[in-house]
Amino acid sequence: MKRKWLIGILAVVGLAVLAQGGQKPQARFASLGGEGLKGSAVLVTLPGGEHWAFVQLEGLKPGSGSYANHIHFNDAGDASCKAQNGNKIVPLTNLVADADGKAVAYTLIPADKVAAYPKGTTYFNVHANSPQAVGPSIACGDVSAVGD
Ligand SMILES: [Cu+2]
Repeated sequence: MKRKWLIGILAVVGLAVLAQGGQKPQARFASLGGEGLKGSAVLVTLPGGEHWAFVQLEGLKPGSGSYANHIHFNDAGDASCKAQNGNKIVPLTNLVADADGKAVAYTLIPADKVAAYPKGTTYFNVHANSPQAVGPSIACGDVSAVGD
């Protein structure tokens, strides 16, 4: 029993130290949806300001190649899938459809590539790969707003 208390106290102290060390690590989530497509995305912001973005999608045509995908945002901070109004992007690693039509990609975005995560709402967008390399949105997921 004493040991549990000790572990609890150490955990609280650890969190306090972490909180004083700067930005707290944060994770944000998005559900991706599109015609015949579903997936999810996770964006983790580390204390140093770098981001990890993980994107998973299924329902693609098997072996249909690679798909551009980005985090979209805008200066107004009101970017959304519905409006498709995120005119600025953070490029992510392409998603490549496997033999089952599934794709997974992860991207490390160095802090100096994203000075600060954009304020307001953002979204993950996966683009069609034909006829042009970066076509219209085929799957999208809104990310929860920063600072809420
Ligand atoms: Cu895009």
